Amino acid sequence: TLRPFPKDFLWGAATSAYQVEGAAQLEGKKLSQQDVINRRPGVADAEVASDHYHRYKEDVALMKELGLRSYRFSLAWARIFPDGVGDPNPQGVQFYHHLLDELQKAGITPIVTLYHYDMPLALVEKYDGWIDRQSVADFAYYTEFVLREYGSKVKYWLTINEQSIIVQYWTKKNLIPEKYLDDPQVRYQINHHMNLAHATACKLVHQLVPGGMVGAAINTAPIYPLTSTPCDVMAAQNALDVRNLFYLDVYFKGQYNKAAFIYLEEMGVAPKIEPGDLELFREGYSDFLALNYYSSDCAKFPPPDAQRTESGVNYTGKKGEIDSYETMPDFFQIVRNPNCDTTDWDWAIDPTGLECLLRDIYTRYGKPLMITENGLGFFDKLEDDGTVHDDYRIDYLRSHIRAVQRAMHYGVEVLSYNPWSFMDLLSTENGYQKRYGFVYVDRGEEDLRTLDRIKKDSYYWYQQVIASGGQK
Ligand code: BGP
Repeated sequence: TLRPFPKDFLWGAATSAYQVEGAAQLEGKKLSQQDVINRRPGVADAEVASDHYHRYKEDVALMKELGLRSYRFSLAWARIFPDGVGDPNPQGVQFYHHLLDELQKAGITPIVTLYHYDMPLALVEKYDGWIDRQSVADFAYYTEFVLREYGSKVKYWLTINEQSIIVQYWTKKNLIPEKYLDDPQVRYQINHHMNLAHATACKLVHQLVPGGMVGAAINTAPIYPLTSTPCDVMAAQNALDVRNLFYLDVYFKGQYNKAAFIYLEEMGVAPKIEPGDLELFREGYSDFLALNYYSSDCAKFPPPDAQRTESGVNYTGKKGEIDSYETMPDFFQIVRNPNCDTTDWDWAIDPTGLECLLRDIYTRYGKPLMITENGLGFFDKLEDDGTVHDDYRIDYLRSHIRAVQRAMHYGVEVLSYNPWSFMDLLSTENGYQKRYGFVYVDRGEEDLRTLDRIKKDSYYWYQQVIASGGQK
C-alpha cells in the first residue's frame, strides 16, 4: 500500500490572470500582449474572460467550499504597472490585496506567478518586449514592487510560466512580434532574457521575503524513445537535453545544459551571453520547481533531410489533427506515442509519465517539486438541469493524483498539487470551447452569457479527495 499524503499537503487549483480576470481595460489597467491577440473567430477574448475581477469573492467562497488549501494564480503586470514601469496603478494594486486577504480569510495558501504570458503592451511597443534586454530590468522593477507590497502575504512565488513554449511554438502562440518569426536565434535570446529575469526575481525573493520560496513554472514531459533502437534512444536523450534540461539546468545548476548548448551553437542560434550572466544564474537559485504536466512525449531519430519544425497545435478538438511535432535536424523528432490514448486535442494521456518525471527530476536536482498545472481539456456539456457530468475529468485527475502519490511513496518531495483549472477560463487556443475547470462558467453566446458559476461533478469529487487526504 502507498503511503498517504502528508497532512499539510497543499491541495489546490490553478488559473492565470488574463485567462480569468477580464476587466482588461478597467480601473487603470492597460492592455497586455494577451489582450490584443487576434484570436480565431468564435474564440472569446480576454476583455471579460470569466469576470473574476468582479466576482473574486464568489470565486474564493467556492474555493473554500471545495476545501482548497492552495490557489495558484498570476498577477497581471499591466494591472499593477499599466505602462510596464513607472507609476503603479492603485486600483490594480488594491485588487490583489483584496484577493489575497479573501484567500487568507478562507485559509487558502496563495502560490503567485509573476508572469504568465502577459507582457504589458507598452513594453512590446517600446522595445518589442522580451527581445530587448531592458525587459530584464523592467521585470525586476515590477517584481521588487510586488514583493514589497505583497511579500508579507505570500510565501510561494513563481517567476515565469512556461518559457519553453516560446521556443517550441514560435509562430503559434502570438508571443513573438511578427518581424522576428524568421530569425530562429531570437527565440533563444528571449529565453535567455527570461532566465535572467527569473534569476533576478529569485534573488529578490530571497532578499525581500523572509521565509519566502521561489521557483519557475515549467512545462516538461518525460520523453520516451519511440523504439528501443539505439538511435531512437539517443534521440530521446537529445530531446531531453534540449526540451527539458536546457531550462532546468539553468534553474538548479546555474548553467546551460552542455549538449543542448553545443547543438544550438552549431545551429547558429545559441543566445548571446554577457559577462556576469552565468554568475547571476547561480546567485538566483530556485528553492523548488513547479511543473505543469499534461502529457508525455516520444522521440525518434529524424530522417537525414529533416528540417527544423515547431510543434503543431490542434485548434479544433478533433482527434488526429496533429501530425507535426518539434523536429531538430540530426538530433530528434518528437512523434505521437502509439501506446497512449489522447485527449480530443491530441495530448497523450499518461499518468505514469508524471511519476517518471517527478522521480527523474527529483533525483537530478534534489529540490522539492510542486504541480502547478495538470488537467483535461474537454467540450463539457451543461445539462438542462444545470449539471455537468465530467467523469472523464475525474478519471484523468484521479490517475494523476495516484501518480503523484506513488512518486511521493518512493521518496519524492512534492509540496502541492494544483490542477488546471479551478474554474473554466479562456483556453489559449480555444476560448471556452475547451474547458478545464471544476467550476463551469456560463459564457453562452455573446448576449446570452450569464457568467454564472456551476459546480461540475468533478468539483464534488475533488471535495471528497481533499477531505479524505487524497484517499478517494
Ligand atoms: C499551459 C498554460 C496555461 C493553459 C494550459 C492549457 O501551457 O500555462 O495557461 O492555457 O497550458 O492549455 P490550453 O489552454 O492551450 O489547452
